[in-house]
Amino acid sequence: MKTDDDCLFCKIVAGDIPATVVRESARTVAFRDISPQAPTHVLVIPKEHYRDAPELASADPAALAEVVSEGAAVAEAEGLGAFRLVFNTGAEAGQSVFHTHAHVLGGRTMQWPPG
Ligand code: IU
Repeated sequence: MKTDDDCLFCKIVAGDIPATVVRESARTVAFRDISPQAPTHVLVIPKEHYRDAPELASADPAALAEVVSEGAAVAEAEGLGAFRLVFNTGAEAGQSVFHTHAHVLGGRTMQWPPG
Protein backbone atom coordinates (compact mmCIF):
# COMPACT_ATOMS: atom_id res chain seq x y z
CA MET A 1 0.00 0.00 0.00
CA LYS A 2 1.23 3.48 -0.92
CA THR A 3 1.91 5.52 2.24
CA ASP A 4 3.94 8.62 3.16
CA ASP A 5 5.73 8.62 6.52
CA ASP A 6 5.38 12.41 6.79
CA CYS A 7 1.66 12.48 6.04
CA LEU A 8 -0.70 13.23 8.90
CA PHE A 9 -3.65 11.42 7.31
CA CYS A 10 -1.51 8.30 6.69
CA LYS A 11 -0.78 8.40 10.44
CA ILE A 12 -4.54 8.55 11.14
CA VAL A 13 -5.08 5.52 8.85
CA ALA A 14 -2.30 3.68 10.72
CA GLY A 15 -3.84 4.59 14.09
CA ASP A 16 -0.71 6.50 15.13
CA ILE A 17 -2.67 9.76 15.53
CA PRO A 18 -6.12 9.67 17.12
CA ALA A 19 -9.22 10.68 15.18
CA THR A 20 -12.95 10.29 15.72
CA VAL A 21 -13.64 7.65 13.08
CA VAL A 22 -17.29 7.41 12.03
CA ARG A 23 -17.03 4.88 9.17
CA GLU A 24 -14.51 2.57 7.60
CA SER A 25 -14.65 0.59 4.35
CA ALA A 26 -12.16 -1.60 2.51
CA ARG A 27 -10.43 1.37 0.91
CA THR A 28 -11.52 4.38 3.00
CA VAL A 29 -11.74 5.88 6.47
CA ALA A 30 -14.12 8.68 7.53
CA PHE A 31 -13.45 10.82 10.59
CA ARG A 32 -14.67 14.10 12.08
CA ASP A 33 -12.78 17.24 11.08
CA ILE A 34 -10.93 18.76 14.06
CA SER A 35 -12.07 22.23 13.03
CA PRO A 36 -15.70 21.74 11.93
CA GLN A 37 -17.12 24.34 9.53
CA ALA A 38 -20.69 23.03 9.79
CA PRO A 39 -22.74 20.96 12.29
CA THR A 40 -21.59 17.89 10.33
CA HIS A 41 -18.05 18.07 8.98
CA VAL A 42 -16.49 14.70 8.22
CA LEU A 43 -13.47 13.90 6.05
CA VAL A 44 -13.46 10.76 3.90
CA ILE A 45 -10.00 9.63 2.82
CA PRO A 46 -8.58 6.72 0.88
CA LYS A 47 -6.32 4.51 3.00
CA GLU A 48 -3.64 4.78 0.32
CA HIS A 49 -1.67 7.97 -0.04
CA TYR A 50 -2.49 10.06 -3.10
CA ARG A 51 -1.92 13.80 -3.18
CA ASP A 52 -5.33 14.88 -4.43
CA ALA A 53 -8.54 13.68 -6.04
CA PRO A 54 -7.32 13.86 -9.68
CA GLU A 55 -4.23 11.80 -8.79
CA LEU A 56 -6.45 9.22 -7.06
CA ALA A 57 -8.82 9.20 -10.05
CA SER A 58 -5.95 8.31 -12.37
CA ALA A 59 -4.35 5.72 -10.10
CA ASP A 60 -7.38 4.00 -8.55
CA PRO A 61 -10.78 5.15 -9.83
CA ALA A 62 -12.59 2.51 -7.75
CA ALA A 63 -11.11 4.01 -4.58
CA LEU A 64 -12.27 7.49 -5.62
CA ALA A 65 -15.77 6.10 -6.24
CA GLU A 66 -15.65 4.54 -2.78
CA VAL A 67 -14.67 7.90 -1.23
CA VAL A 68 -17.75 9.45 -2.86
CA SER A 69 -20.15 6.65 -1.90
CA GLU A 70 -18.83 6.59 1.66
CA GLY A 71 -19.35 10.37 1.81
CA ALA A 72 -22.98 9.83 0.84
CA ALA A 73 -23.27 7.10 3.47
CA VAL A 74 -21.92 9.47 6.12
CA ALA A 75 -24.48 12.09 5.07
CA GLU A 76 -27.28 9.55 5.33
CA ALA A 77 -26.09 8.30 8.72
CA GLU A 78 -25.97 11.92 9.96
CA GLY A 79 -29.52 12.51 8.74
CA LEU A 80 -28.54 15.16 6.20
CA GLY A 81 -31.18 15.86 3.57
CA ALA A 82 -28.60 17.79 1.56
CA PHE A 83 -24.87 18.01 1.86
CA ARG A 84 -21.78 19.41 0.21
CA LEU A 85 -18.96 17.12 -0.92
CA VAL A 86 -15.76 19.12 -1.49
CA PHE A 87 -12.32 18.19 -2.77
CA ASN A 88 -10.07 21.22 -2.32
CA THR A 89 -7.39 20.65 -4.95
CA GLY A 90 -4.20 22.71 -4.73
CA ALA A 91 -3.07 25.24 -2.12
CA GLU A 92 -4.79 28.22 -3.77
CA ALA A 93 -8.09 26.34 -3.61
CA GLY A 94 -7.62 25.83 0.13
CA GLN A 95 -5.97 22.40 0.21
CA SER A 96 -3.70 22.21 3.25
CA VAL A 97 -3.30 18.44 3.69
CA PHE A 98 -1.92 16.72 0.61
CA HIS A 99 -3.59 13.34 1.08
CA THR A 100 -6.86 13.10 -0.89
CA HIS A 101 -9.88 13.92 1.24
CA ALA A 102 -13.52 14.69 0.62
CA HIS A 103 -15.14 17.12 3.04
CA VAL A 104 -18.72 16.11 3.86
CA LEU A 105 -20.43 19.27 5.12
CA GLY A 106 -24.04 19.65 6.17
CA GLY A 107 -26.55 20.55 8.84
CA ARG A 108 -26.82 24.21 7.89
CA THR A 109 -27.77 26.27 4.85
CA MET A 110 -24.79 26.59 2.51
CA GLN A 111 -23.79 29.71 0.58
CA TRP A 112 -22.77 29.82 -3.06
CA PRO A 113 -20.21 30.64 -4.33
CA PRO A 114 -17.90 29.53 -1.50
CA GLY A 115 -15.24 32.05 -0.47
P1 IU B 1 -8.04 21.03 3.31
O1 IU B 1 -9.10 20.89 2.23
O2 IU B 1 -6.73 20.38 2.94
O3 IU B 1 -7.84 22.43 3.79
O4 IU B 1 -8.63 20.24 4.53
C1 IU B 1 -7.86 19.72 5.55
C2 IU B 1 -8.78 19.52 6.70
O5 IU B 1 -8.16 18.66 7.61
C3 IU B 1 -9.13 20.81 7.45
O6 IU B 1 -10.54 21.00 7.44
C4 IU B 1 -8.61 20.54 8.86
O7 IU B 1 -9.43 21.10 9.86
C5 IU B 1 -8.58 19.03 8.90
N1 IU B 1 -7.65 18.43 9.81
C6 IU B 1 -8.10 17.45 10.69
O8 IU B 1 -9.26 17.09 10.71
N2 IU B 1 -7.19 16.88 11.55
C7 IU B 1 -5.90 17.29 11.60
O9 IU B 1 -5.13 16.77 12.41
C8 IU B 1 -5.48 18.32 10.65
C9 IU B 1 -6.37 18.84 9.79
I1 IU B 1 -3.52 19.05 10.62
